[in-house]
Formats: sequence, structure tokens, C-alpha cells
Amino acid sequence: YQMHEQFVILPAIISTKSPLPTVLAPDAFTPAQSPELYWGSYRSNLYFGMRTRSPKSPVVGLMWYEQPRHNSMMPRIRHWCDQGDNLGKYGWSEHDGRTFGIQDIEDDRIVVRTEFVKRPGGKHGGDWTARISAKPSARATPDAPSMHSFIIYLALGDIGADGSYVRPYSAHDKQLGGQFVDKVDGYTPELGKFVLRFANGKNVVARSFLAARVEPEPDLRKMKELLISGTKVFELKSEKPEQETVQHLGLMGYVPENAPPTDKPNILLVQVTFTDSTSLDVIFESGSVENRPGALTGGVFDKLLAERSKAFHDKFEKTFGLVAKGYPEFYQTMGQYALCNMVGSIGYFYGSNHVQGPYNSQPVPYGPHALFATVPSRPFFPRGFLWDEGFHHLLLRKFDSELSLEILGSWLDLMNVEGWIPREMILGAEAEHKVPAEFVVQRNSVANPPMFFYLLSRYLAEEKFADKHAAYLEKVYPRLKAWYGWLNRTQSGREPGTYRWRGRNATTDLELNPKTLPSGLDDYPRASHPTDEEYHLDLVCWMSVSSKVMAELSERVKDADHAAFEATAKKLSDIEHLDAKHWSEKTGRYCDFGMHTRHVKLVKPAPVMGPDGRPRPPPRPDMTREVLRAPTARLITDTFGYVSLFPLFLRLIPADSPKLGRILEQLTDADLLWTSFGLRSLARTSPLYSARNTEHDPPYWRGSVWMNMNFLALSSLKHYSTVTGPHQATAFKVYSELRGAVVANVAREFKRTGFLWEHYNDETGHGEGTHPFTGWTSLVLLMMSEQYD
Ligand code: 6A9
Repeated sequence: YQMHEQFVILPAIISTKSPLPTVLAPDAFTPAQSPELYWGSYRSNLYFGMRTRSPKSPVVGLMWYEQPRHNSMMPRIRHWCDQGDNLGKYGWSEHDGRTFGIQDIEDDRIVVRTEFVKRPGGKHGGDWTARISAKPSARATPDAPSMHSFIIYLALGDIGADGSYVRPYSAHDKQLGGQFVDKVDGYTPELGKFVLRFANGKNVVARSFLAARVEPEPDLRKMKELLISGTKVFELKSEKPEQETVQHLGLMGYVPENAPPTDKPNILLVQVTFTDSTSLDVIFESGSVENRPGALTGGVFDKLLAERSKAFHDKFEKTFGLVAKGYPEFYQTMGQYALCNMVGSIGYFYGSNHVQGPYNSQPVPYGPHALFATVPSRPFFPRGFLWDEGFHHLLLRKFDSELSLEILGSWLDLMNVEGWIPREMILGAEAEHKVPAEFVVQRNSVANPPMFFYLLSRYLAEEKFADKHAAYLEKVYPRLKAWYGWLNRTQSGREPGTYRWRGRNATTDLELNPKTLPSGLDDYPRASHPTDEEYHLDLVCWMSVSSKVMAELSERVKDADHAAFEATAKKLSDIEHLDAKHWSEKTGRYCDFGMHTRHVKLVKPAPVMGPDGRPRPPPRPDMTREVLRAPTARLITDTFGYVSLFPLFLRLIPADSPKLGRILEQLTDADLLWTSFGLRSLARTSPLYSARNTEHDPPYWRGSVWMNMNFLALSSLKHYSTVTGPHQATAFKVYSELRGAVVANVAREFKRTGFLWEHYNDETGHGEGTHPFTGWTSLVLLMMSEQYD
């Protein structure tokens, strides 16, 4: 049942794209094909930014800062989402992924609101307007009024040969003095001619700008530095009688000063400084729009935004029914936050992966290519992750399946000739900026759970899906087949019907238990001594589901290999096979198998005595692992946690199996996995529960409550509660209690902190890790609306 391979894959071609027809047409992202999705808030690494789905897009971004009170103070500039900014909360309260969005950002003394709405028209993706507004926060004190600046920038990529330009019109500000810019002409071959205008509201005390040319193009990672270097201190007339002037740190106009006319700017920053509250409309008008029904600002903007907001609310309720289910308003707000931040942080990425195979002497670029993807977390991981993406679409497909299918297509199109898809998509300078160098390189031996197959199994369970999307399935099929083939070929275990995640470090003595990053469960404990003999329970379960989906799809598209897929699916879903390899009757658990001992610990290096009798720093300063008893080849029965539950999660256990009963018993045991906040990742009794993997590596999947796995648990418990069998009633009871616990805790934490979190503490329920994390934690919305299929 291992698939027969007809081709020998040469190692040198790691960086060669798959020659299979792409799922998305080459021009899929162009405004001609997809005008509605051309512009978007696709720079979700920023608090607010706009760009198109083209590598040559001009980019628009927002920065702001409170004017420093003293000359010597550095302004605290807000630009990229950054946990260090310590914002009260931020995120989209409304966003439909296509036409509009509304976001509130709680800074120290102001609340910034970013709204945008798009209006179709012309041939280049239409018009849009972003309204950036501010009002004093609860922390602002009336006796010490603050002064803040908004800065909007427009940056062009490499200009010149293609004729693109931005041309700011500066004028003397009669009211406030100095020069300002409220209109820009621009052109790029893709966008044609466009105009960008700025219209500010009340309480503005200064306006300034900077137009500069940065060679060869502006570095989007250095915008704060550019801003600082382009500002100087001005004196403004004070409103207070006792004080003549106040200081204003503002942009100084053209840089370099007296630039020759040929020195065309490729970046423009426009600054508006205000007290109390104000608003700034950034109005983008596409040159090809004819008969514009009034500028998209002021009341026209309000009206269109209100229409979009209404349509969104209707669709949201129709899809998730939270009002109908009687959820209080706070829960509705959280549900909307969950969805809107998932669609509102969709990004467009362009660049090359850095990839390395066993035969490359050093990493080589793979690409450049474009990816349209959701992201797990704006401040920390604003980029695509393969298995996260699959979870995101359990939610996204309910709201906008067209968008979901397009994103999946975009991922599959990045497959290389071997059928490998990089696990983490770090494409382009902005994305790389967020990743330490040692993590950038992706290896073609390394997999990630094929969550897309699980997702497809849910899609296929949908009535009429396959008929309605027959053409789409035809297109994705060859790529799914190639991916499946790659997994089956490269991740198989020694023994037939077993699978092993590649990429564990078998030679290190620096980790308490060498990590298994490909599994997605990073530091979840596996065999203590990685060997080629080991095989992994979660992976065989993933392959079982994937095989079933391949069997179903291959029949639909009438592939000659259908029988082979059918046979593999049958073998891998044969519970006797799973039992034979992975079940421990003694402990009543499904387990990994490998060379293992639980008798390991991290020890501090002993001090070294110098010849003078004084202690010296040890040659290796890190803690190292000490193995107290030799490992043996065995089932890893001492570890119980998420991995043990995969046969349950993926519904592989027959409903009448006594094993199901034993698993449910252990799952609900508070000494093991059950907490009042959801299922913890690792049983409290497991040897590595809550253990650090190195001195610097705190526990991650060693106790915390994670939402993706709790979703799989709920989904499967719900399933078993509908299938007749001896455990049906128990399954329902556990389902209800688990659901109540998980949803209540995420809501409690949302109330307490204003955020959704990467994972939750199993002792306190507190949100931990990165935040906002609106990837799989957003599945809380599906739990509320009880949509698991
Ligand atoms: C490395 C550190 C500034 C880890 O959600 C994305 C992934 C999951 O796929 C995976 O299952 N997260 C989970 O175990 C986050 C991974 C982030 C890697 C970043 C560089 C940057 O520090």
C-alpha cells in the first residue's frame, strides 16, 4: 500500500517549481480578473496599511506618535504591530475581507480608529478611502492635553524605467503657516494614473510633509528611521496665554533640500498634528473611474461605510446565528473580533523562500512567488504557516468559501517539483525582518501536518460541494496527489504502514527531548532518542485522513491510481492496524513508538577549576541532558496528551470500541488532561509536563491549552455523540462540558485583556504567548455556533 513511484526525483531541483498546472490562473490577482480583491489591508504586519495584490504595488502605511514634551525625548512611533508598544487592545471589530474594515487601537492617551471602504469602478481596482481618526483615551487627562501626529506614507517600488511616479503638490498653509501637501498625482503601469488626497478634520495645529527619493527604493523596514531623520523641531504658536510657543517635531519638506528636478521622489510622508480629537481622510482615486458619484469622503464615506457594515452584520448573523442562539452582546463582539481579524489580517506576500536540501552546500532562493494567505498573529508571525492555514479555513469557509478556496489554491501553487510545500512562508524583506536568521531556511525533508486534507474532508462532507466545485477539484487534484505522494514517500517509517516525522535532531545533548517542529507540536515529548525506527501516531492519523480524501477525489476525477489510494485508505483506517502498531493495552492509550527512556534531565555544567584553583566558566555554558537509564525500543506510554488523542480527533476509532471508553475516561480526568479551561496539551502526570526543553526554551506544548486541538476534540466528541454506540451519551456530556469550559475561558480572557491569545495556561486559564493571536484561536466562533463540519 505504499504508492508506487514512477519517477526518481533529483536532489538538485529543490528550488524548481512544480510543472503541474497551477490552481490559480497566472493573472488571478490582477484587477482585470479580480477587481474587488485588488486593494486590501494586506499589510497586516502594520497597525494599518494598504497595498494591492501585485509585487509592484505602491504601499500606503500609517504611523503615529505622541509629540514629545521635551526636546530630547524620542517619540514613541507606532507602525508595525508590536507587543512592546503595550497597546490596550487593537484589532478589527468589523471587516469582510473584501470591501471595508473598522478597527480601534487603544494607545496610551488616544484611541485611534482606522476605517476604510472600497468603491468599485474603472479598470484598476477602483477607489478607496481610509479614515484615520483619534479621540482621547480614558487615560488622557484634561489638565495636560496631549498633542499627537498622524503620518501617512505612500512608497513606490523601484521607479524609473517603467515610468511610475508620485508628484506631491505642496502649498503654503495660510492658516497654520509652513508648507503642506494635500494632493498627490501618481502613476504606475499597473494602476494607471491615480490621485491621492488628504482631508483633515478639526483641532489640527500643524501640517507638514516629506518627499524624498531613496535609492534604489524605500526600505519598508526602516520607515521609523526615515521619519526621524526627516523631522526637525519647529516652534508653534501656543494656545496658552502663559506660554508663547510649543515645540513641534515635524517633517521638514523636501529631502534632500533643493533636490534637482530629475530627482523624483519615491516616497511621500504627510503629517497632521492635532490636539484632542481629529480625523484624516486618505482618499485614493483611480484615474480610470469615470463619472465618480462624488468624492469618497465626508458624508459619502459615512454612508457607504454604514451600508457595508449593515451588510456585514446581516451576513455574520446569517452565517453564525449568535443572536438567534441568544448569546449576550459581549460574546457577539468576541465572535466578530475572531472572524474579522482572521479576514482582516489576510496578506499578500511576494518573495523567495530560502530552502536547503541535503545536497545544497548552502541555502538557495526558491521563487520569487506570490502567496495570498491568512496569518496567525499580526505582531509576531505576520506570515503564512501551512498547517495553521488549514485550521483557519474551518472558519473562513463558513463565511466566504470563495476566498477560502482561492487562498488554498495559492498555497498549493507554491509546491516544488518534488511535491514539497515549505512549512513557513517567509517571503520578502518585510516578512524576513520578523524572523531570526537561523529560522529562515526551510528544508525539503521537513513536512507539516497535511491539515488541508482534513479541511477538504469537511468541504466534501458539505452537501453539493463536490458538484458545485467540480472544476476546482479537477485543478487541485494533481497537486494534492503530488503533495500526498511526497508525504508518503519522504515521511514513511521503517515498517510498512508507519510514518515518521523527519527533522528531529538525533545528535544534540542540549535538548531535554529533541523537538519535532514538523509535527506543529514543536516540543511535545516524543521518543527520548530519535532514531529511524521510531514512528509517530499523529502522522499515521493524518495520513489516514489524507488517504481517504485522495481515495474519494481520485474516484471523482477518474484517476487511474484510484485503486491504490483506496487500498491505502483502507489499510490505514483499519483499526486493527492502528492497534497493532500504536495501542498499549496496559495503559489504555495510543502512543508513539521509539527508543525511549523517561529518565533524562537537564543539568548545569560543572564549574571548571583553573590552575590557580579558582573556578572558570565552563567550556560549554548551556545545560546539557543527562541520560540516567539506557533507552529501549518501546511504545511511549508515559506520555499522554494531544498526540495520544489523534485517533479520537480524526474519528478513526469505531464508535463501539471499548478503547473509546477508556480514552474518554482519561481525557476527563483532571489529573491528566481535563481543566476548567479546556484540554491541556500534556497530562500532569507525564514526565515532561511543564518542563523546559533547554534553559532558554520554556514549555510550549507541555501543558498549555491550545484551541486548534480543543476544536478537533469538540468536533470529534460531537461526532461520537451522534453515532449510536455505548459511548454516545458520555461523548455528548463531555462535549457539552468541554465546550462550555473552553468558550467561557476564552471569553473571560477576552474581557480581561481585550485579546485572543496563542494558548491558555492550564492552571489559571490566562492567555499566554503572542497576542492578538487570531489564527486558530478564532475557532472559538465555530465552537459558539457549533459548526464543526
Ligand atoms: C520563529 C521566532 C521573534 C508555533 O502559529 C504558527 C506556529 C505553529 O504552526 C506551530 O504549530 N507557531 C506552533 O508550535 C509559531 C511559530 C513561530 C516561529 C517563529 C521565530 C520569532 O521571534
